[in-house]
Amino acid sequence: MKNWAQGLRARCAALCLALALLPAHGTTEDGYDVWLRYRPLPAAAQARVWAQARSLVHAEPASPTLQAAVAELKRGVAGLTGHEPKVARQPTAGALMLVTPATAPAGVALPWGELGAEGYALRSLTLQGRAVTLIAACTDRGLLYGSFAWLRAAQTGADLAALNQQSTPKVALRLLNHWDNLDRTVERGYAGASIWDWWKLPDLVDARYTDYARANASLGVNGTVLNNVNAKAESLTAPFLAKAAAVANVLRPYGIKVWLSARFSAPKDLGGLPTADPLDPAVRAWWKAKADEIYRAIPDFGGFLVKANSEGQPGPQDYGRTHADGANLLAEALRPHGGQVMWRAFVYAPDTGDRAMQGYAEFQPLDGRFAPNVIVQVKNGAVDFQPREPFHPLFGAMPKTPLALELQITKEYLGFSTHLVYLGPLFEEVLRADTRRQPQGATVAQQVTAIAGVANIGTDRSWCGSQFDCANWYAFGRLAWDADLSAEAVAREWVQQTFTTAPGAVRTLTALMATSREAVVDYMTPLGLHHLMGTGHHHGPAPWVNDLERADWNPTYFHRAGRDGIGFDRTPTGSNAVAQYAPEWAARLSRPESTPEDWLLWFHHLPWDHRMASGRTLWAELIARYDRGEARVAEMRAQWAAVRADIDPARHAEVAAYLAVQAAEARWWRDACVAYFQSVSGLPLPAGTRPPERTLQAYKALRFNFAPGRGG
Ligand code: BDP
Repeated sequence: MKNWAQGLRARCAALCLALALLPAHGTTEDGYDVWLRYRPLPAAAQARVWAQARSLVHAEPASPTLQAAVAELKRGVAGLTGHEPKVARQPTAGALMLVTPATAPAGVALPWGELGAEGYALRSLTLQGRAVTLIAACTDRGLLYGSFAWLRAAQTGADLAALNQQSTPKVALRLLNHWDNLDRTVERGYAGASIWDWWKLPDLVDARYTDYARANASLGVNGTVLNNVNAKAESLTAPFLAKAAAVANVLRPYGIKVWLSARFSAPKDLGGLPTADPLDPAVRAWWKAKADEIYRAIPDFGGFLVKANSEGQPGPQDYGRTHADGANLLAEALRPHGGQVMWRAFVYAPDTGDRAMQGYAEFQPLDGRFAPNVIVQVKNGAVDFQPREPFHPLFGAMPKTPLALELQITKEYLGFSTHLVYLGPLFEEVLRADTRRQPQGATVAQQVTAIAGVANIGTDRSWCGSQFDCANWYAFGRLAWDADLSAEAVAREWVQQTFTTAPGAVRTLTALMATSREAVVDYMTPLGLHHLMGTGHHHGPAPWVNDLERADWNPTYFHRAGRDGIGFDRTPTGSNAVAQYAPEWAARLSRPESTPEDWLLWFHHLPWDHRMASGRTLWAELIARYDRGEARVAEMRAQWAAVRADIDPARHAEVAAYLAVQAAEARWWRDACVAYFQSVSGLPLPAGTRPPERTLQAYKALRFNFAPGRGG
């Protein structure tokens, strides 16, 4: 009996200890809550937040969107302070008031005219002697975004008693593109299976869809393409439309429209027509009927995303028609319903010279030929989501056509989800790139009406395959909303919401993130090199590959290294891709001296002894960059180790394990590339250089038959 009682006591003590170790929410920290964790703040901060959010005042009856905003505020304040605000009819001291022009208190001047359909303002003020906060917007969607902004302010330590913020998105459409297949595999996905459980939909609507919607709404993402651009026609059949409609019902209150990738040959595949020719009346009638059917199921359907005549996908060129003919066909069908077409410019013909010139060559001449509800979607660079690319020459070159910028959030070419690479600086670099297409110059951000990000989301508990990859989802959304934000500021607020508000740790982690992108450029593709990755899966280095079916799939095609030098000559003596840029850029990029060194080998083929700004030869500089990348990862590991006391053990251990993988793979990249380029240059390694660990043959022999992300 005594033993039994002792055993019970011991078990109770162990259980109590285990419970004490759990975070206050009673759940372990596994990343599921992303940046919406709402964990208890330090006591003083709790008091400050609670003082400004004792009650909530809002219009009744509340729309589903307003209900979502109120629910989020309750949840957030309760989590951060331990007290849930009550809904009040009249403002009391410390009230948070969600107001529109119809419900705003008389006599309070607010910038309604500047807020548009999505913007919001946050204002601290005194109303009849009571200190209150207004979350003001013209629409309930604006109130939802404003509520998330208030919660962000609360979590990042803003002075909630003196708020005066206003924000309106500059780019109208901010979309995720899921490359998710109907069998739940995800092309270029490194975070588990697709979150869209097509098999069980529409009967089972996973609670995860609501959390997905909350996370996206907190960033202002207002559209999502559910299926892969390499689309199956079945996604447009009635059963799949019912499934998509069920998802749309969950996302709607959060201001997110559902879009679908459409397969151009669907009239043949599904409709039994002999052709998908865009000028054929029966084909036009088929798409019109299909659009009508879709809008019956999803009244606010966003539209179609289309990959046509690219990498084997069917398209209008199969019938001797242009991309404009194809896009306009779908636009005509969607137009009565207010839908749009995102037509991708990622094309490259099988038999041409410079792959980087294809998109521009095919699309620029079509400027002015697209229907008004067509948006041409252009990847950030002219090749393919590389660690660094110059901005795509189409930006600014199609003034009569709305353009979308396509970014890749999933890190297909940047180490999958095991490398810590914060993409904020990459996004910032392209958004701020000055195309010099307008008289005074205009940035890419100013040239686009939509921004799309290829999602990195899957069924992993941490959503994105690693904790830090969620920062890329976050940065995409924040910068799509406001391209003037700095990537570094975005990293800082993400760290504060995701990991810790301890100032030292926030500084260290923000610094770690800020330089992580440059590290991957250095250890994979420095100085403008590109596409040196392994065949198909794109994992690891393979600069030697030279035997693929198409010339422009081979890394050797892109780096052109030989005894004489390295790099792709895209000047007038070579492919003359520089001529696709504005004259000012074309002139600059034609000469190595005036080409940014980070783009040097993208545009120039140069001898190994070319003198670099550092005073080193190109050969020595190349190796120095590879070394710098490897060294930078070692620093990142040290930075992460230094914040250990501030991070919960589970997430700390997971990130540390991934950083160890990254360190090993950065070394592998560096060693394999140095070994290979030395075999081609025939030059000795500069004095003091560490020789590669293994032979070139050993690197060439590596195989990765089961690398993730190939999709179905
Ligand atoms: C490439 C990917 C491929 C995509 C293609 C695209 O490797 O999986 O289908 O882009 O964007 O980078 O269509």
